[in-house]
Amino acid sequence: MRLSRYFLPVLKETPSEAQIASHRLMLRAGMIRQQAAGIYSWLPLGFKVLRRIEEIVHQEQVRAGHIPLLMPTLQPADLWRESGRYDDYGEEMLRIQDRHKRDLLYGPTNEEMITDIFRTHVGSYRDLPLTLYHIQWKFRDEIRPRFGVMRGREFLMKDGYNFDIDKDAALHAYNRHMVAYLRTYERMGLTAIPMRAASGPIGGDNTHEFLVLASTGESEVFYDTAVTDLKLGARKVDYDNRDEVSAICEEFTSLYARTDETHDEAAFAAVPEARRKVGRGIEVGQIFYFGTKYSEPMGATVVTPDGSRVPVHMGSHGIGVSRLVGAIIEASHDDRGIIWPEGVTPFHAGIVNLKQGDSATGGVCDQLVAGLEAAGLAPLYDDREERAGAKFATMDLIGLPWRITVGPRGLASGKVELTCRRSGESDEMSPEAAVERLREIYAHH
Ligand code: 5CA
Repeated sequence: MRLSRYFLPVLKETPSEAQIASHRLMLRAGMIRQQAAGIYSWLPLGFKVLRRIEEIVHQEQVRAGHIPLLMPTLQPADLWRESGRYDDYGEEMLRIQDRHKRDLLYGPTNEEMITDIFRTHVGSYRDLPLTLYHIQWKFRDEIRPRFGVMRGREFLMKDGYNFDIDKDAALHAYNRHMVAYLRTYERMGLTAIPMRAASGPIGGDNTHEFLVLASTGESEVFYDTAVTDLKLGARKVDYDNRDEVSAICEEFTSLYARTDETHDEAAFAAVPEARRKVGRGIEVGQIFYFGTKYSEPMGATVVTPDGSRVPVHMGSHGIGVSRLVGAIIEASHDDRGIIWPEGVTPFHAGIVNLKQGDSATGGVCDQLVAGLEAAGLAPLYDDREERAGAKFATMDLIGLPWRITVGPRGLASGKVELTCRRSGESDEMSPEAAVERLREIYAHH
């Protein structure tokens, strides 16, 4: 993509309404535009990151055996009257009437609707286990939308729902989600720690939240610092193997890590003092097991092998897809701008032409674009008539992890410069070698 033909409305001034780095940087980098409190348009750069995050979420869900579908944003109130939540949900729910005066709502979550789909189409234990999920916009009329996409009113969530024959099978689904989530966040360059949590309006006893440590996080967290060293890494997981999956969950949840909702001073005191830490975190996901809370009142039952009918055991599992864009920036930026992890970057590399209009630098830039695209990578080529300093500042702000600088001085000896956004280190090499290096780096992402 040529920057001169792209739509990247960067801001020079720091927007005064933004209180935290990610919100400021998303506005300055031209990623989002606020349309109403907690409601945003996703401009092209922001939209690209959102799509990349979605793609990782999809891949890891499918890898765990979960099946995507798509439910609507608007839901009939009657479904929620069946579960009793239409009245319980309160002011956070946006209620709407259509022209026939039928009550609708903009979905804050989808337990009722998925349970309706299940009861309509599934009736036998033979069809279990089943986990269905979607990535869809939600609306919650938050009292205090703030921090940009972190606490929005309209936000994108992945929500998945498991249906199982009994509690053991449902707890396996819960564990499967935990492991799939760990892998999802790691691919985004994040350390997200599962912490035992309180369930709130979703219901259920077993629930974990996933928290990304950040001083601007909304939740207070208490943890054993050893938990931050745990990594899933490249290990292969057989998601059907209950023992294997549960052993991984055990590994990631046995060290002390709790939010203020479930914090236990006595248990915390047992952690060696040097490893005891109180901090803040951003909740980027939550998993729940809630048994038959919805299947019973809504009649979602299956026939068992002995011919009896039982309500299915369910759980629901959410990832804050749009919130993740902010969380990743909170975890990865400096005073010049964003630093995208390779796994989610909107473009793989920036190309800066230091002498616009010069046929030699222009020719090499074109060659780099073609080479990178042939390697399956997406470069952003800054071909604007701008000073070098302005081009570097834009690249630093939008945070592409790698930059190739092409100038007449280097080209005199056939060299371009490859610079790492995170470390600031630069290496001189031929254009071909730069393409090859980037191909290798991205082979793992
Ligand atoms: N039905 C369950 C799981 S599918 C559910 O709704 N869970 S939740 O309430 O915990 O939301 C899931 C995730 O969505 C949260 O962990 C958080 O990352 C994200 N989220 C929740 N509220 C907002 C909001 N107002 N703005 C942005 N993201 C949000």
